[in-house]
Amino acid sequence: MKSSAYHRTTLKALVAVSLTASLALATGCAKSEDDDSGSKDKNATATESKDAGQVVETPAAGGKGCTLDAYGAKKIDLSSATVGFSQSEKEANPFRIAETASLKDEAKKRGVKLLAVNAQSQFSKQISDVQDLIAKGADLLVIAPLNSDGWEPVLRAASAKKIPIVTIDRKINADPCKDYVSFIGSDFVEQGKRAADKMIEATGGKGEVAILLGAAGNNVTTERTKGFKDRIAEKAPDLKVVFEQTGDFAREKGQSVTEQLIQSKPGIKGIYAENDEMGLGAVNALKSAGKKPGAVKIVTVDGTRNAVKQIVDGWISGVIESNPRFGPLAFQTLDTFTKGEEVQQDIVIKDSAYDKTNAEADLGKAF
Ligand code: GZL
Repeated sequence: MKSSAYHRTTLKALVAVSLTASLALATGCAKSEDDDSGSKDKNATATESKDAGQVVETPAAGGKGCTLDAYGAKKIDLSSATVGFSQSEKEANPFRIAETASLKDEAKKRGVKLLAVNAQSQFSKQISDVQDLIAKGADLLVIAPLNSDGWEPVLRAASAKKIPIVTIDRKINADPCKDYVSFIGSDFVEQGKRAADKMIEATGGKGEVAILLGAAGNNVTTERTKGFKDRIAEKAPDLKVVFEQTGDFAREKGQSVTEQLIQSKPGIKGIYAENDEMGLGAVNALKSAGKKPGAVKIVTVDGTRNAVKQIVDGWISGVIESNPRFGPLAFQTLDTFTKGEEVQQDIVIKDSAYDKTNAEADLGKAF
């Protein structure tokens, strides 16, 4: 998977992207080039990301750090660097729209050249996208991986040119500070636990519930499922998970799976959707079946405006945020790392949450 030893290199300065926990927003003007693959889904509307200051939790003191030396890269002036950004999923999902906008907004503010590409939810394309970014001379790579495995070709190519990689949102199964420098993301197990708390509250902790699983092959689905099930077992043993099926993080599939669900389990009391898009699909299915708002308790994860609005309308009981605004953190990393300072290998972004007590008032904070 990786060359056996990482050599100190005098190659063109390469910037490692890693993390400390502080944020700073600077001003400047930048060039952001979309690739020619039509990274914007034709139906998507770009949203200005509201890069509010993010509270970032770092691992307890003593968490592993990563430095230029440890990685074998040389200092670089950030303003002369080229950042390659690989987005995984097509921008029909507001999570992806907000995530990409956050990276572009921050590059613009900091005067950093950004080459942004989008794999349109095809893993083979994401691999070739990243290889193209390397060929175009990216000094560092920020990747929102579609899958956790299968990155070897990219890791080898980046390692050969000593181009450090940071992953955002989902993890890749590789060695930190060797194959990649840093991971920035949410605590997905905690998201599952918080979703379970909302489900227990909504259902009274009794009855049958279903899980609309996220896409297979990534840590987000695995960890959100684990958190939810662990919490149910710990806090509400009378709440039984009787149905689990993937909706691939997509609205249409969330709807079709829910249609099957209410046929096979007409007494289902709650649905845990591992992202808002599938949760909104479930709402559509329940509406089509003539159900009333709240007849089936729905809890979802992401924090999109569409889902939070459904709390106001009574269809969804709770939304746990999965904060996609990685831009400031990723570029703060560049500042810290390019100066030769140590950055954390794993940084957890804090997520907020919505329910009927704050949905209306906080709707503007959703993305
Ligand atoms: C979560 C991210 C998930 C979102 C979905 O960090 O990986 O992928 O929750 C998206 O909306 O498809």
